[in-house]
Amino acid sequence: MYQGEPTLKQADQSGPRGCNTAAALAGGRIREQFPILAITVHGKPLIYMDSAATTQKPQRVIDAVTRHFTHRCSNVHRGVHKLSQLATESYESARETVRRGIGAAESQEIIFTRGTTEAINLVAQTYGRQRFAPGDEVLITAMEHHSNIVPWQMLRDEKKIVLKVVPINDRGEIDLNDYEALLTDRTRMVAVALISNALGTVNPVKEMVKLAHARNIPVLVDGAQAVGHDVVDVQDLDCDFFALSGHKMYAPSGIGALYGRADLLNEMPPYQGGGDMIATVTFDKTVYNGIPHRFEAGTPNIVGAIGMAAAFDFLQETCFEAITAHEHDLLQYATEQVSAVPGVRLIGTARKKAAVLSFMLEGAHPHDVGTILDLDGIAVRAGHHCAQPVMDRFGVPATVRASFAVYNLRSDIDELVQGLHKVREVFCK
Ligand code: 7TS
Repeated sequence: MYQGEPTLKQADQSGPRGCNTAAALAGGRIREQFPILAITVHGKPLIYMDSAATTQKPQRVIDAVTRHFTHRCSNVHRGVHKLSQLATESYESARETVRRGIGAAESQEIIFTRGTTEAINLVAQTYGRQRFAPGDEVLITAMEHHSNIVPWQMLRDEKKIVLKVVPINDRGEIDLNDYEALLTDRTRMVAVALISNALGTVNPVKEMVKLAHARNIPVLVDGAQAVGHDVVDVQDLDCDFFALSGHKMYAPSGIGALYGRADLLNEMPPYQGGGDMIATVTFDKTVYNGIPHRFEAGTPNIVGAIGMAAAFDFLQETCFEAITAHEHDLLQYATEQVSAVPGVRLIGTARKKAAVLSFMLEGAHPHDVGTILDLDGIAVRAGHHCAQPVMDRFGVPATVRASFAVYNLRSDIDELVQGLHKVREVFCK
């Protein structure tokens, strides 16, 4: 789990039979599985380096979606007819695939949501609203995405809880001593990103869970940037809740999942009311369904779940040994090459990083950098990355962010560097 990332050489030797290797990914064959990579943008071949915002989709995910609509389209959990049974089977088998993909013990611990944002809101609005009392504390970090800040602030206003924030250093890392010092006998929840989307920092979540559990404090992990880039095992992390988004792990948007420990989920009230989340309804009384369906009111995103299962299959076939080694190589290369461009200041230089490179170019606003790169078909993100407190911490309004996935090549980074030199010619004479 994010420890001792394999080198290219180790990964080459250790890939299970039939799996990809880092060398194979570096060779770019996998790009053939992503039809969008063949398009041109402004007449130039697309160079996509915005995977932290959303990843592109492999053919097998596109095919799974098409196959469902072509052969199995029906509602779930309510029909006796064949198609409905087939759709239910696909949907529930997708739940099992997600369970396996993140190492959960039971498939009833997997709740399909719209994504990470909805998963965190679900926990805040059910677990938090039920259990928190005025003066109770929720501890987050200074590098959280807005979706792991605002739901707790909303609860703060409603329940008069206190939101505490673990600071980060100039590299963009938290210090475990600072974190431990902020755990008190009023802390009722720790909510932390496994990987920061703005900085790329990989947080020591396993250690954070240990320290929290020693005080009986549950931990919610925002795994949006982690799933799809390294092995995630929620039992190994020992976290209580884990949130993920399909669209950041090669699946469609509008689907994601919340993992929750069964004993906690069983005690939690419903999130939304409607069909599918009930056992019986009369005008006097409604008896709620068991987990996970109690938290899935209404017709779910059936095809999204099926697409997400196909994405987990894609990841398994691609092999995490190869993925982590390849992305680690891209990060190292990009760090070297981009920081050698005059005027570049990297934002986020943690010792343990995922393949996200945030930076400023002196004399040019990040939006201008992004716009000029776009003219060459290079897609990067420019903005605050929905992490405005991180921008404040580093005293910048925004950054340029290049983020990498299985389909990126070192040559993409070479193009980025050439593009940055062009930007310099315009803005930094
Ligand atoms: N948490 C983290 C760490 C994220 O990076 C994101 C999305 C979310 C939560 C929210 O995920 P959603 O799928 O529910 O929207 N991050 C980004 C980003 O960096 N650029 O666009 C979306």
